Amino acid sequence: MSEPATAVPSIRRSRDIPMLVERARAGDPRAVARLITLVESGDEVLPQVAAALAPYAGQAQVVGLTGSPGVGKSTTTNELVRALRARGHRVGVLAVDPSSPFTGGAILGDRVRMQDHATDPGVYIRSMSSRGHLGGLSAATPQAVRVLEGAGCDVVLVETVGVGQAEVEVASLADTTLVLLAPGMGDAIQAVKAGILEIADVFVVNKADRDGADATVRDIQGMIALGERGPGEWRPQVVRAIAARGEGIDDIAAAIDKHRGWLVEHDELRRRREARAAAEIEAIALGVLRARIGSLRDGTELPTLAARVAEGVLDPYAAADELLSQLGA
Ligand SMILES: Nc1nc2c(ncn2[C@@H]2O[C@H](COP(=O)(O)OP(=O)(O)OP(=O)(O)O)[C@@H](O)[C@H]2O)c(=O)[nH]1
Ligand SMILES: [Mg+2]
Repeated sequence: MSEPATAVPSIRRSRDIPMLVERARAGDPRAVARLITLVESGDEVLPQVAAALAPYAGQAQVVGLTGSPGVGKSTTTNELVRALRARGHRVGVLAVDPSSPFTGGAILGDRVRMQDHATDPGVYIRSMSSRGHLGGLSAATPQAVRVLEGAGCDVVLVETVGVGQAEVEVASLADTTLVLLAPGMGDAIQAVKAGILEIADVFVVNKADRDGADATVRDIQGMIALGERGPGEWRPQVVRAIAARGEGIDDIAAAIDKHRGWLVEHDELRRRREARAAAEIEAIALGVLRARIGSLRDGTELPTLAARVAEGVLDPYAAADELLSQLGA
């Protein structure tokens, strides 16, 4: 009995999608916020949202900022937004928290630190968590980027917290990835351990007003020097900043521009974006498969196969094959 009750509003909502996208295109911040909420929660209308946004893909430059908690990502993002606005760009900001299913305290801090732009109609700022999304943040983030591209953003800044695998995944979705370090946090060593060195296009040694900034710059330059690079390959830049005072922001912007130029010159922009699309497709497909397998678990198929494997009538590989054939994949 409950089925029609849920089906009716969902049809009505899917009809609303083109209008919602049109309003986002026209710069209505509430429409943008609504679309990102749909993306974040893995709403069932997502395929329609994605279809409506497809024509606007690839219009924004995507810059990722990652690094340990408290290193100054939000402060730097806030200052970069200011610099980009001064150049006349429309800017989107996604503050992504891969570790928490909830929007927690850190995100509240982000809001406060990015308050400067709260009333600027040329800036969209949004926090995201992975709750509910089938493919997790690696699927949700690029779709949220598309929403911001659709809304006419020229640049999208994606802030991710921490140093770990999830951050590497999210950061690798960007055209250009900034890794922020701070003096005396052992960050340089951690970065190497977590595979951050491989994803960094630009290192920002922030909090350069503190002792040990020179040592951190030296450490990271030493590590970059150790890496093997072919001719024409990008050599990560190292920039110092005191984001809290707005110092070094022009140097960061210049390093981003330089990397952008290199990406275009070496056809790397296309390659990265195709890799991003491939990861996105894979994440969505895996999410669908996981959901279908989950539905088989509740049905008769998996329990029946499981009983046969437990009895020794069937081996688990043959059973898995049979399960997959039930998916119609
Ligand atoms: N001394 C000093 N403090 C800074 C600098 N940049 C940022 N901070 C301070 O460092 C603290 C954390 O800054 P955030 O920008 O919130 O850092 P974050 O990396 O976004 O933090 P999370 O999102 O919680 O991971 C704040 O109190 C900032 O004011 C800097 O250049 N020098
Ligand atoms: Mg932050």
